[in-house]
Amino acid sequence: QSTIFSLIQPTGNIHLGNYLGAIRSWKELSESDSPGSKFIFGIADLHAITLPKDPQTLKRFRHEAIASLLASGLSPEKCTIFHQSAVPEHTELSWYFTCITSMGNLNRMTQWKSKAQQVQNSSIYDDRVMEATKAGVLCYPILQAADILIYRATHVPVGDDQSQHLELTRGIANTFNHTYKTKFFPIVKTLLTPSKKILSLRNPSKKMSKSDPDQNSCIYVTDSPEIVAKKIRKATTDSIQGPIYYAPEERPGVSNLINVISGLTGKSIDEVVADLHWVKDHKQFKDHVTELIVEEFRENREMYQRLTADISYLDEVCARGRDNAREIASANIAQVRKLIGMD
Ligand code: AQP
Repeated sequence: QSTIFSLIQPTGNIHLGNYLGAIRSWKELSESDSPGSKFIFGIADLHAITLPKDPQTLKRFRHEAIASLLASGLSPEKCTIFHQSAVPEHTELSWYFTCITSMGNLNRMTQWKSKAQQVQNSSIYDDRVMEATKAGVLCYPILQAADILIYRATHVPVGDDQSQHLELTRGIANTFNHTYKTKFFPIVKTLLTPSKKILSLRNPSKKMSKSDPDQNSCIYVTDSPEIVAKKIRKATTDSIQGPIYYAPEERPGVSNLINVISGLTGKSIDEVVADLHWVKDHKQFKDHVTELIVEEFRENREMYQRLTADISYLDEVCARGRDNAREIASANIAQVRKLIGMD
């Protein structure tokens, strides 16, 4: 029996990258015919505060993230949908794991290394740089391992950027099993989402990110058709005339939009490029991208508006999700306590 698990941080509006790189594949997996499988998806609010937020903003992001999951088509009938902080067993397990994880392994994490590098190279101590000096950023992958293993999850669908953290999760599961002479924790499998990493529309050398202050860098799943059209029109491309072709180094902006089409249509890059033979200029190309995005998000946007107008339904879904999640997590933590002599 498989348990499929993944989380997303409430650090801003959910964007096209999060949708193609995570949420849409969660939905597809949960709709596949897999009798007996459990699907657990949620909001990683504990992870979101490695950079402290204004409490009212965090509260709003937490609600909006749940609304985005539902509006993107995740069904609370098929999936457990919840806030990580509502299940305290995550943090308890995280402490047990902290005690068996070596500093050397944490220091090797590239996400941590690149943030630590920013501190060394920076003369200005802004919020982002300060974040990298906090123990929470170093220990982040341990909490991630606890999130996954508290449900004894077997599969985690994520983007490529998370592969190294999942390797650490497997290492922690092995160390725990070895230390306490058990086979309690499964060795989780990574399910890499088929879509390529989606890049910022304004600066295609970096990824599309919720926390990017430039709103024009992201397409949010809640953007109106007019806003989508405006953002795509302004997206950085190039001045190369003639047919559209895929060349991420030479044409990062154009190639990023080809990745968007490929993610939305499920076609390979070669198929997408072949289909674009009729395109005469960048305007036609961008209009086509706009149409596909607007069509994909048409129903999502309407549902998102209904859901956020009255949050009582969101609260109900989260309460149900929390109860389901706690039922599994509390049984598993009881086993863990017994294994380590804490019962
Ligand atoms: N640009 C992206 N393209 C494809 N997949 C992406 N993901 C994130 N950005 C892209 C995937 O979304 C899932 C959830 O991500 P997360 O919220 O846990 O963290 P993140 O990767 O840090 O997301 P953001 O949007 O970049 O947020 P901030 O700005 O807060 O850092 C993951 O599966 C991720 O692969």
